[in-house]
Amino acid sequence: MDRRKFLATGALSTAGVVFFPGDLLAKEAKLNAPSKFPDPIPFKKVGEWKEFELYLDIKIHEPAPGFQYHTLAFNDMIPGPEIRVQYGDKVRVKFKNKTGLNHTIHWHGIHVPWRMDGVPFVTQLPVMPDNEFVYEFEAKPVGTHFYHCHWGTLMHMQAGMYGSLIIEDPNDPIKKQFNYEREYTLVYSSHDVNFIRTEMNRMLTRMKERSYLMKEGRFEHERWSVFDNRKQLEESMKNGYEPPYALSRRSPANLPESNWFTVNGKSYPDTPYLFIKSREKIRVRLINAGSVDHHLHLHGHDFWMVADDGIPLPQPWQRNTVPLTPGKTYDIIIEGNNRGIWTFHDHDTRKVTNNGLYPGGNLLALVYEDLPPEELIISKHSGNDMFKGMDNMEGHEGMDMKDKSMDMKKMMFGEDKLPKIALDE
Ligand SMILES: [Cu+2]
Repeated sequence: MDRRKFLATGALSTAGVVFFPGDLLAKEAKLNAPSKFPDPIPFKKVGEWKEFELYLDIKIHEPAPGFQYHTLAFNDMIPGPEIRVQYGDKVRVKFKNKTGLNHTIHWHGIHVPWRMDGVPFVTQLPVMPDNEFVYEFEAKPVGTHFYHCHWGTLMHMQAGMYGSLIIEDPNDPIKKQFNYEREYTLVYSSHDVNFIRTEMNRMLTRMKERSYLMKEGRFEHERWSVFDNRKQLEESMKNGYEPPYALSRRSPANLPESNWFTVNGKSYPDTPYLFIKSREKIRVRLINAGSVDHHLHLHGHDFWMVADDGIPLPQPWQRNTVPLTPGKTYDIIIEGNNRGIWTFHDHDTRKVTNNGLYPGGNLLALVYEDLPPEELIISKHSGNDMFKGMDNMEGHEGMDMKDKSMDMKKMMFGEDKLPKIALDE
């Protein structure tokens, strides 16, 4: 078996998939690059309005090759398409619900009229199966924002109901100061795919029952757990109604524990590459549409923090790690001043795993396009034989690696027993 084949097969049993650096600069990688970023959605100009159409359906999604799960996808995409408008635009979004579940859309960080805020039973009724709702608002304030479902958010958001919403400023101070040409949107999320599956099934079942009762005219506020006021709730409880939380359907231990972490819906090795050239500046819009913290760290560079929740910072500053808490957006500028291939990843190392295996999750690469091909040959810089030295491996004190009966090569190819590790003895 040659080395490449070994890395592609044998290594899988203990770790995630790894690609050699040459692959990151291959023609296919560059051709595929645009597909790794949210698609901007086209609009129709209707009078003074920019009219967008969003629909929602259940779709099978593949965050990394060979792993699939059911998602709630806007326009068949995870994340939903990017809505990109100019400051002050009149925005109309026609939302069609093609699923058997209820939804709304909330415009995170946008100063919409309150009836457009997408909070079910507060600003609107939920958009029920096969129904439509039209959202209208003026695009303000400027910057990096996002939209997401506000019904059953614990499941609906992690199932895929989020997308970037960028409001461009014709006099953008960040553009003026850094004069970048390329920009990238990175939308982070985390997913408990087991929770999504069971909860989606449960919700679909409950909705069938609700639809039946509604058709029969027997659907009461108790079924929704929605009351006109506290007195009505108390009356219901006197008659034997139990609020869902009192029935303890779920303990804290059963709340979602994410086992997949995505950027733009993808996990490593399918995460996007940020292409850059020496001396180029790129703008990266970071959005946390998930429910866990990320501590994003860039190797080999300090980047500029230029906007916080879309608001340009009066004084940009430099750092190499940024905490991206749920609901936050940050804009950063990366200067191409250290040619190479560099990792940009969560420093909470649990989040660079797929189903518990490293490497995975939101690990991605900053790739210099002007790298000379000879620099890409990894063996040139790390010795010609990656197994060289294994024959003479001394091992660490306390580890039984001096055992001459153990052949590391054989062990790694799976033809010998695992080494006896004596640390606990
Ligand atoms: Cu929803």
